Amino acid sequence: MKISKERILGTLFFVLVLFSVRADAGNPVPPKSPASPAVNKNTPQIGKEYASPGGKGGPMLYIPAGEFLMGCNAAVDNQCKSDEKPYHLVNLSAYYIDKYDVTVDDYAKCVKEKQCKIPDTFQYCNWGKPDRGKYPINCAEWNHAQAYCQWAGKRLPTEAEWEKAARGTDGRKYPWGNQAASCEYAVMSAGGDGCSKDQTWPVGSKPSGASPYGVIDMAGNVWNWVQDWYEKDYSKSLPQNPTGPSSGASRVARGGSWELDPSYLRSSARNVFNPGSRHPDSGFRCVYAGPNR
Ligand SMILES: [Ca+2]
Repeated sequence: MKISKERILGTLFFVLVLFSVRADAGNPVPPKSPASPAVNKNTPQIGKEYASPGGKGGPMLYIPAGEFLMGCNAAVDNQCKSDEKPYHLVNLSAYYIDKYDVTVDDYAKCVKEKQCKIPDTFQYCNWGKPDRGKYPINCAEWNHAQAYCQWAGKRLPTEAEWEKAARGTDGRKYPWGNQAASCEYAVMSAGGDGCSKDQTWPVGSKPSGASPYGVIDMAGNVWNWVQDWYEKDYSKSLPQNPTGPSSGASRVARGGSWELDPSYLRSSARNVFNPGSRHPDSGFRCVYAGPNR
């Protein structure tokens, strides 16, 4: 009897899958309460999950201090817009960032404690809809985002902190590298909005789109409000821990969304929003950089 090569490979694959399932079952269960950045006494590790300070919010990831290149990298990106220039070196102190966008369940805890306002609830907004607990909170104003991060003992990321967490230090176009954006990596507009689902997806649905530090959904699903007022020209920006202009009319949001094409999902792309606007594609995440930062 002749056994085909495909058949042998298929059997081998099945055995391997069985084996890996069994191996997983034998592994120790990760601790339920990892150290939070606020109490961590050890040297923080890249890629390791840390609990939010006070347990408010999902896991956080460490972004080490140091320089990164901010703005559009024309060597790998032919869609550079004028407000993404110049491509410039920025030095940041260390911080932790939420691994995922803030979810409806996360936000509900703040609303329950009367420290957060209910966001908008029109079509495509996740608040008040059944079974959306693990979806990103959206339709929230900049002030809502700011209040939530404050309640959680954190703050909104600066625009520079957001960008470093999204693309690391090598000037890549997207969180995952320079490969074209697709529904493999991000919840975006391709084959219809939201990868044909016509809505946001639960946070963390696209792990292959993780940034070099492991941060998920930094491209697509919902825009992330950042702390900075919008300033078109980076050349006025400080080279060390820039915080943007001291006043302005518009706030910045980053990362593109489920309703948009790949050009908006580039890690250097900047969106300008009225801070009081409520969009079904704008959400947020927070950072923690110590009690005084
Ligand atoms: Ca996002």
